[in-house]
Amino acid sequence: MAPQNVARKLIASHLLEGEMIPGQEIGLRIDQTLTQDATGTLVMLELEAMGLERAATEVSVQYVDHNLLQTDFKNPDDHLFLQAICQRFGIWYSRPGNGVSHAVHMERFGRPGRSLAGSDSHTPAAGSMGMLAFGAGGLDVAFAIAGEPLYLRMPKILGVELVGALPPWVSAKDLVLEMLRRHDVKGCRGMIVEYFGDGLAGLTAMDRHVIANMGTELGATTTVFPSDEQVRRFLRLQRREQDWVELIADAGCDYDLVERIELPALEPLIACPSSPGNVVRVREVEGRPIYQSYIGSSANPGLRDFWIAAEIVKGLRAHERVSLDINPTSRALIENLARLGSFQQLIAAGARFHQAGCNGCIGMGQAPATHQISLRTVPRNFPGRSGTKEDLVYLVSPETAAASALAGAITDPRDLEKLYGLSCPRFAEPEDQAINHDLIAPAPSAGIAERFERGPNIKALPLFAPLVDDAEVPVLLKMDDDISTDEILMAGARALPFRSNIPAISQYAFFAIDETFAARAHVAKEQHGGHVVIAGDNYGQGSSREHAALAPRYLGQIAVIARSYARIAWQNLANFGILALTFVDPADYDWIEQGDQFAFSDLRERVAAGGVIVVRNLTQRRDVRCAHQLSERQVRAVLAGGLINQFRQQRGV
Ligand code: MIC
Repeated sequence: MAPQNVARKLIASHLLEGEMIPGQEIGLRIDQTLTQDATGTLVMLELEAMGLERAATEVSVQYVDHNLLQTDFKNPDDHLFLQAICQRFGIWYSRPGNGVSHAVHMERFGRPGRSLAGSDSHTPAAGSMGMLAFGAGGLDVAFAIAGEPLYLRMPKILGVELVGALPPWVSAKDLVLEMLRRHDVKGCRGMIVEYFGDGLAGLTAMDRHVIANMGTELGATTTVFPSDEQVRRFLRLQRREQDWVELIADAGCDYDLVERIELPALEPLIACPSSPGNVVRVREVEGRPIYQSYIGSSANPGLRDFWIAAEIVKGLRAHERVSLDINPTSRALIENLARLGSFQQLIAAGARFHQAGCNGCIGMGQAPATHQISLRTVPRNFPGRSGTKEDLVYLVSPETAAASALAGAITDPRDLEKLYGLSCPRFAEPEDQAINHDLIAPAPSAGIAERFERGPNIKALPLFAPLVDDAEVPVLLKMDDDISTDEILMAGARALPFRSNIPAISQYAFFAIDETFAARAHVAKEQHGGHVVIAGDNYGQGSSREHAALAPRYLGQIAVIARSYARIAWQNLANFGILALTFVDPADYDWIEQGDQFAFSDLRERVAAGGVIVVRNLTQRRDVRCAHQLSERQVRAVLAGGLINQFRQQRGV
């Protein structure tokens, strides 16, 4: 057999359907799943709708990390619901305050060589330890929990050779920002990014987590690292060395595409507002006054990341104008910071400690002041995601965040030597680390069948009609390129409490773009039976949240016509029976106007046939030639009005 890279080995060992030919649909066996509260309540409701008895995976874990604010009954009701239903389905439950799913999963459950599907777009972080990990919509994860394959298009493998070692003051975040500088937010779509080369030796498993986590921002299907001595060491520190297996690329293997990063040549980088792909050198934006420096999230979750910030501010004070916000990853991390003295150093420097979780990363607290600069170590800075509409969020490494907190302005951490006589601290990872899993409840071995209460904000999934055959519907919105899921269905404290209530959350569909959207959609549904929206390239980049498909669907969305799509968003549209079309001639995008009336005819037959679907623009009296890229499996789901309908039909439910 020809020498194989790590990604292809992982796929081959999980392949249930299809062939490993780039672009073809493949079905993969999923060993583990991860859900979090903001997407997990829906997953559980979906499992109920599917009539699941018990999870069929090796391990499935439900985390509560996204919404920890208990401002009224809704959120605690969600938590109780999740806890009870996990018992019933045989799913582990990580309670509020335990920590961020991605890092905790890696510490407690991750196993090299296994596959993982998670209803969170940053699930690929587990690729840091040689796992095959995918972010997916909740329904895809629900099917994986039920033992069904996860379907995706076979990606190309992009091999990235890392050469040499990172220089002082430059860390893993700068490395992934360099990838974003090169590829922007859509350059790695349809690819698995696999890192190799001698530079790997200097990157710990947690450093790799930073890089794999933000592969999502590159648009990559996932990121893969080998399982080598660094991964073995990580598992040893977690007292799970027995779970380690070696998984490395064969000598002489090749990749579909290859590139190289000289690590010694990297310098501190920063993603400017409001896209993770807007990367420049820190030097280019130095001196801008900052309001906030925010350290934490799944994009810098490691002990080293907090430790280095603490070492930088040790014995000094954050600038009086700066809010230095520390968002610890987990309870174990807090204990470890305390053991190392880092906790005290940060407090003494004026830091504000928040509870372990996602917090401000998903707009649940710590919103910055209007038009003020917030430096964050989080993975994304889409417009308004922080909770402040006119935010100015920059993405940085912990070194840059800490240096800037001291100076009160964007500062290249290499200047710390000159400013404070500080030489770059070197982290010696302690062998004896605290392990704290007190707040994880194991999956019971037998189901508990009793009925349990669910709060009034938890609503059953709405039922949807099959795809229509003929329709005359308005274009309710015309959007630009790179529309993020945050813009389709906002993150943050306003909408998040309604994640388990589709009728209520639908009021926020496209709210960030046009506050009148939901009201207009209701009218269009009543008068015309629905609506369509138009978008440019990379529609739906960012999160895996299927609410970004479900809420518009609830409001009557029949189709999206876009130049191109982000992978998970595209899959979510099909799962819920919205037709995702592309322009045969992308220039057609230019002349369509919001408010135009579109006529679809014989739609079901045309969708089933594949090929060109002609849509009549009645207002402009011109045709728009469209196409879809759905597989036969997805066509069946779309015709049925969504995967759940199809599943019910098959099972006679
Ligand atoms: C995100 O980073 O956008 C989130 C919040 O983690 C989402 C999940 C969600 O919307 O609940 C993601 O990345 O999938």
